[in-house]
Amino acid sequence: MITLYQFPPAWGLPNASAFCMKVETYLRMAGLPYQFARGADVRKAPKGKFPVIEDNGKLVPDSGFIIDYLKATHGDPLDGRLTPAEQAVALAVRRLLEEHLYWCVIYSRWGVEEHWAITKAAFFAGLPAPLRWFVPELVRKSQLKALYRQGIGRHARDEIYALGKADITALADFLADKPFFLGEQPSSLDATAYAFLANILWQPLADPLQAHARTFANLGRYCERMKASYYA
Ligand SMILES: N[C@@H](CCC(=O)N[C@@H](CS)C(=O)NCC(=O)O)C(=O)O
Repeated sequence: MITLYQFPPAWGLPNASAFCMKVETYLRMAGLPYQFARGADVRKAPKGKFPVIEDNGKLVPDSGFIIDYLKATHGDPLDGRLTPAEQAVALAVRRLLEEHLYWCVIYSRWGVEEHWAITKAAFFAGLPAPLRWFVPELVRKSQLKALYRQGIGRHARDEIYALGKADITALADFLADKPFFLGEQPSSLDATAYAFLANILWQPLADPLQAHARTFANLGRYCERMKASYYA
């Protein structure tokens, strides 16, 4: 059976890491049985990040490589029927979610002072003393450094939220009234889209990204539909 290494669930979400939730959602959508690793420690992950899966003794890190691996070894029930043009669109939307909107969410969770307390409580509550006295601030510092190096961290707060809101508008307009992002049938893009959108709509930070996402009824309906279909 496939073993999934990820962070513990938080905020009533399967995972507060959208990358982890993406892989768990994909496993459910593809009908692949899995179990959670006990005591998973991200410092021991091959690339220092979660998610990671273990399958037949092989460790596979990174959500994108995990899904590629699962398709190659367990079949491709979701994306096999996609045309090259649909695959191209799926990749572009995935990149928007993972390489751009993700950083706006990181900023809101780790960079905005009034949100930091909520993030800290969710992500570090289980840490024993004395680690919980200094580890959260160290991790925060490294997240903010990564955000600055990526580039989004150099913008002003209003600018970062405007960038994220534009992504959300594009997602809502592209989804329109389709049941899934690429039409009538689910694809692996929905594992990513659901994970990232639920992590904006259903997290406890009442931030401008959430307020903006909630103005699009189709995004809320989509997440409810995904939840009912794959996490009932
Ligand atoms: N490209 C990776 C990104 C995974 C990622 O950024 N994971 C974050 C949580 S959302 C992580 O494990 N961070 C731990 C750290 O940086 O120490 C993927 O697709 O899996």
